Amino acid sequence: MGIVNVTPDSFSDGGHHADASSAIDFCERLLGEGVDILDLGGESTRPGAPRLEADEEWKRLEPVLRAALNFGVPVSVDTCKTEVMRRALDLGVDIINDVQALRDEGADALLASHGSAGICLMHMRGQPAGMQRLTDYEDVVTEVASFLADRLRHMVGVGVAAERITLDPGYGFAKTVEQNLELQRRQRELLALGRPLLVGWSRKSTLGAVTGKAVDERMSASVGAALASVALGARVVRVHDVGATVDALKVWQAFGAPQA
Ligand code: HH2
Repeated sequence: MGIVNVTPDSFSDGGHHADASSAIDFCERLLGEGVDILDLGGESTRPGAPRLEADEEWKRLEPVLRAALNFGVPVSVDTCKTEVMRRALDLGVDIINDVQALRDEGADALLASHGSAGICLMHMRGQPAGMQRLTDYEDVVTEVASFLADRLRHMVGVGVAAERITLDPGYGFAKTVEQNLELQRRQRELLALGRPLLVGWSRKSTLGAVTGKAVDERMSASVGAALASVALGARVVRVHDVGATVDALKVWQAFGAPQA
């Protein structure tokens, strides 16, 4: 899953493709690099990020989404807002990726009424503005697993087929470096929830803490993280550096996809 941030302020690539035409060019570049899913975001969720109005978020997303839907790969929209989801679904988006796990009012019913779109439910606490103060867990893996299990149960309860849902531990969202690493080490406990896992390690600060590298020097760390997560059972990796990640995964597959 290749990340296309149509934003001026995303944590690693804010402003790189904030206007529609450069975002569309970037989608085409990712297609050339072998991307399987395009994930379009109109609002940054980095720690401390302000919330946008739905209209503003949609203004950024709409032209890029309209173009991306013709590119022949599934397209996902990364949003927490029911109104933005509704407009994206009306245009035919394939997947809704929600870092708030569909907790905005009406989001669950909306997805239940759209019979086929895929869904990613991610764990986080609070809002990006204050989430890094909400890292007090007794056991982060148990709590993240139980949150995801509750959200999965809830969505199935409102009529969404479980087969439409992937789960995501939410690396970097209301978690310390050690908590992120603990979640990765114990990924098997999240796989036990019975749904495919999507993981987003790309360029995140935990990788900076491990390697000592600045955000624009974390490509190798991100590829290593993606490969390790897949070897440990993750099914979708959300990445900025698509070409490098695709190459690493091709080599791993050529080696017989050894499991860690
Ligand atoms: N991480 C970010 C945004 N959306 N969605 C899922 N499912 N999982 C993630 O880990 C995830 C996500 C943050 O990364 P990025 O989009 O690069 O930054 P920003 O939120 O600043 O735009």
